[in-house]
Amino acid sequence: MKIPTQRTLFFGLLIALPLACSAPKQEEVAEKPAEDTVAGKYNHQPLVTDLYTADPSAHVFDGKIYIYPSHDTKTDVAQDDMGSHFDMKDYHVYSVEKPGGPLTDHGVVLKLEDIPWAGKQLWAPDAAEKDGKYYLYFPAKDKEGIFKIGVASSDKPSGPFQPEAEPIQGTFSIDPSVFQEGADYYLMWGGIWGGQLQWYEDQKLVPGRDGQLSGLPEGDAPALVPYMAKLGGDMKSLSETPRELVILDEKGDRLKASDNDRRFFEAAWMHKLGDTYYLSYSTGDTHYIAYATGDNPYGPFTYRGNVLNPVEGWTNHHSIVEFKGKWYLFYHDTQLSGDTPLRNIKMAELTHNPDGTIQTIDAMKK
Ligand code: FUB
Repeated sequence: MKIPTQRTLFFGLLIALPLACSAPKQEEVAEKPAEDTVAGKYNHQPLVTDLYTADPSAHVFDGKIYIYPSHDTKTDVAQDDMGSHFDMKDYHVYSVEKPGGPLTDHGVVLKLEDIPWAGKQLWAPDAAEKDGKYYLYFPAKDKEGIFKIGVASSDKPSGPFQPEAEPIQGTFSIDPSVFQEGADYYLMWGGIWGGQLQWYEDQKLVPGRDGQLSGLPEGDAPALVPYMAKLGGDMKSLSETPRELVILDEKGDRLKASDNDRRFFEAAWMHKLGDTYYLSYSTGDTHYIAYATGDNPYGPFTYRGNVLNPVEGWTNHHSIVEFKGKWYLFYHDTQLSGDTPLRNIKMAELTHNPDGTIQTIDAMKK
């Protein structure tokens, strides 16, 4: 189903109008007091204004940018450190032919109730294309409340997607993303606290672990890191034992658990420029999108700095994609709602410096 929206993509510095001037009446999005919705406070404007959207994973398919976000909705679930308030029930897909062009909402492409194994919480998804088929990777809690990664497929990048009956064997935790290099597809995942990564040892769930701190390393112990494994030819299975994506500091030591400004929390994403592999991720409770570089997809990676400074709202989650020779960051904040569980996706141009570092982006005007 194609639903062209009235909205256009805005690049921050081009537009500084109050949203009220440009946004149609919201069906689902509540209005905030005018003084809080002054678009001029922000460097970039929401891409979608009739639904709440978050965790945007962007890819170029068929010459267009496709965005696979989470769909935030209002919920009665109380906010807690396990992210119980992110109680999402379906996914939409969006596409745009060029930055600044009109965004198309392809409607609901996968529903929780249609996923046989899933119990609740459709968190941050990603997508990949192989041989003309499209695969949507998504985390959900199973009926026992344990996050796993599922996959659903379609003949079109815009879905709808048909889910598999079971989660991908060998996966756990949250925030899947796929890095493609030639014929190789790598699935990454992981997230601490509500993402449950701290409940595992040697990739096995440790009975009795509960909450965001149980099993979490502390102090000088190495911080937890995302996992990665090559996908099998069917794109629905892992073809190898998952490996840790180790992140080192400038001395070559693993980042420590207490290094909250730099250590991995969730939202792993990989891109490559030249011979350099960039692993970017959210630092969670310190709210940065950080990045580290390596010379192969398995790492190790060395911490280099921040892609994105903290945004409005607790979570920070992003993707990075090249389109027609320019690089773009997709991220979210809470400009439309002022409320952490109700986020809106945004887009910004991203610059790699000649020395391989990335220019840090600010969501808010200084
Ligand atoms: O959207 C739910 C969760 O919040 C995501 O999976 C995390 O990355 C954080 O953005």
